[in-house]
Amino acid sequence: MEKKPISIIGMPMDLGQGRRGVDMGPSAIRYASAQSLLEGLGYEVEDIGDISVPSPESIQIGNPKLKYLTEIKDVCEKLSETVSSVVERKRFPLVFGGDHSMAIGTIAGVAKHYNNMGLIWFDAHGDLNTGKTSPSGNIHGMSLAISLGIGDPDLVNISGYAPKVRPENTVIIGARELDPGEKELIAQLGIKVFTMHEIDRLGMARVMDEAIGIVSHDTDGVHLSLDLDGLDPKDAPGVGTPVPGGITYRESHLAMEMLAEAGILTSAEFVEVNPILDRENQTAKVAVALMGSVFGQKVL
Ligand code: NNH
Ligand code: MN
Ligand code: MN
Ligand code: MN
Repeated sequence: MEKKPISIIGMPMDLGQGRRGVDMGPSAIRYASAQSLLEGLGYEVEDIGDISVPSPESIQIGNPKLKYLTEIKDVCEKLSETVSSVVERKRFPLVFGGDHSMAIGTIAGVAKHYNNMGLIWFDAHGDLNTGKTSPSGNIHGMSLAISLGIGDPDLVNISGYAPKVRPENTVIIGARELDPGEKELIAQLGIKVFTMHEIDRLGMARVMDEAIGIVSHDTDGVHLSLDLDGLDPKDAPGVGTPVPGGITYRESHLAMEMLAEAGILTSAEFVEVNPILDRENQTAKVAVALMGSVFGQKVL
């Protein structure tokens, strides 16, 4: 992979989900030495700091079907602008989160620079709910649908265009908990989903070969949105909605190593790290180790 300079952005947001603590994810990831690891791999790295996000205590929850909608829209607009300016400066945006509703902003900021962007959604969940289908009203469970142009118009139209990505350029990897409305949307849009069943059956190497083929076919950029709950909770316990039976530590590294070899990534985010629920910052350390692999770290 070409060593494009990297810009780190923190998104200390926990408004998109139900449990406190994920707003501390960016600090935990920084504390796990993300920047020095990347510098050690030969990259020029700048940290441009955090987007300012209000704390839930200071605002009203609003519509229970789309909790904190107004604030999430506002902070995702800000994140989008920041990410976009990083791309304009010919740098690689690397965003630390924060709950997964932030992907609405990250993707809005990158996708406008590409005619056709591929998207890898690494997650135990589909994040394909809308205000109508969501069991929780938590916007982090809607961010992929919104990026595909489906859901609340205020969120869908962030940064003034929609959709950000197309279903045929999107793959989900690691899914093992999908709500009924999400399953319907997957069938309707024909999104390729590599559930844990396919990962078990085909192995991660074949899954990644196929996934890379899909997201890089006729695209001119690829974003990785990695929700740490895609990993098994034994390896990444510090997440708000752990689901057993997930991707192992090694499988997830292999996935990142294959992305590095393919050289297709143009932006990435590592989300849902919750230090309050973690054990000795293990989940942030895993996130940083995965970044090492995705940026080309090798054993030999
Ligand atoms: N599907 C559930 C919801 O929409 C849970 C989503 N939780 C996540 N997504 N952590 O990645 O509320
Ligand atoms: Mn998610
Ligand atoms: Mn998830
Ligand atoms: Mn295609």
